[in-house]
Amino acid sequence: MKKQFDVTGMTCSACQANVTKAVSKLDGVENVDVSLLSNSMRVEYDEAKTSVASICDAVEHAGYVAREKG
Ligand code: 9UX
Repeated sequence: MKKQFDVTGMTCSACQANVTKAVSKLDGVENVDVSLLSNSMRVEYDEAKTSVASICDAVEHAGYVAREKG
């Protein structure tokens, strides 16, 4: 499963790294690409192991806000 998210709250490249790290840690996440410039994120994951809600929670825990695009 591949999903796009809007991410708000990132202001520098360390923020981008924080979001990447938080989502990468989740069990079932296969690939994460966070864009600081476009305030977005693409996540490839195993839907048997994680979910949009878990991904958004992880981003929130890191101090940012993610919402599924669309
Ligand atoms: Mo950059 Mo982001 O100095 O939480 S790490 S603002």
